[in-house]
Amino acid sequence: MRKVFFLSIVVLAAIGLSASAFPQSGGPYEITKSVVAGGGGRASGGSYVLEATAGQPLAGITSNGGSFSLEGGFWTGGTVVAQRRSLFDFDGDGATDVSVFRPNSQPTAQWWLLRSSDSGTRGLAFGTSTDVPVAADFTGDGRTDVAFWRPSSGEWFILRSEDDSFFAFPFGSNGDIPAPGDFDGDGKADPAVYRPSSGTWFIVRSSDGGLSVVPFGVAADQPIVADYDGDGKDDVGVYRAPDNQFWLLRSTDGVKAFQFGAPGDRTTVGDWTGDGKADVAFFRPSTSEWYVIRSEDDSFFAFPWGAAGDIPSPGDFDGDGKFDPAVWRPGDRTWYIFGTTSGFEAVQFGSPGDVPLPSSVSVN
Ligand SMILES: [Ca+2]
Ligand SMILES: [Ca+2]
Ligand SMILES: [Ca+2]
Ligand SMILES: [Ca+2]
Repeated sequence: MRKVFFLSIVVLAAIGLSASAFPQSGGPYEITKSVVAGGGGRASGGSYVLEATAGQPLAGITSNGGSFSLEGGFWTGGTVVAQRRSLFDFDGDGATDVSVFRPNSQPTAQWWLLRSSDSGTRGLAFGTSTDVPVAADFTGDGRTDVAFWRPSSGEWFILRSEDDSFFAFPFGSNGDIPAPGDFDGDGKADPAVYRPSSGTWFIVRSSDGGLSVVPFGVAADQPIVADYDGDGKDDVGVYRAPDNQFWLLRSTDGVKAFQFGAPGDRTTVGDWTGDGKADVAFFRPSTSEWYVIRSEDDSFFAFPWGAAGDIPSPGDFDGDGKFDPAVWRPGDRTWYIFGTTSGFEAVQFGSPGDVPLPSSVSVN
């Protein structure tokens, strides 16, 4: 009698566990087996049998028929792993797309996108010559939305990647600098402006529609938004050009500042080392050199890429999670990209007077 009671407790516990578990499918899996007794070496290849308890009354009785899916990831109590997303990724394949804003075309400004997924080209008419590109993933579908901010009226115009419909709303005023980012970490970019006159940030959180007012910066500063501490939330940051200072207000790790570079440098912050944390970085036009401070240990490295007159336009063009140096050369309308995994690539795309979009977050 006591034994039966004990068994029913075990069954209840098992039911309770399964009821609170939420498996996630998706992601890559590698099936390997040990080739050495006791483990120590692995091999792929050969045949594998997936077995599971399916429809059996007790765990331990296996079925090897039917269909099985591999599931993994996060269960209740586990750690949520943020999906890696790239900037200026209009087709949502995880790789930055070569893309330009053409302010001076008539009757409206144009956008030209070269999809990394299938090398297809897209042109869109949206905006005017005085609008400021603020392309980001506002709708949260993993694809960057074409978008601009209009300084004269402080209006945002966003073209949904889902269906090319647009919406607009006023936020900010003349003199502000638009600086969108996913500050609340919900996967959607939040409209935001930096107001140099008061050194204040204004952010509309996409998660709850609330307004964050963050004093951080002085009049000479320009915004450099990125996730510097790798917590999945973009961080407020400014570049103080007169002093060559980078000031970061990290959402988890707090304030950090660097003095790095010289007058005329252009910021190129991004995750150059692939650890999930953006690195402070700049491009020096006079020498076409790139400098990166590793987020891991604050050491730096430098390398040359580009030539005089090039516009730095870095991004993760090969989608491996590390920023790639890239420049757009107006003279031959060509992108010179050095992918961390894909290597050298020259892509002719754009017209004289274009603004290469990944460069639009670069400031000097
Ligand atoms: Ca892409
Ligand atoms: Ca957000
Ligand atoms: Ca952060
Ligand atoms: Ca890369």
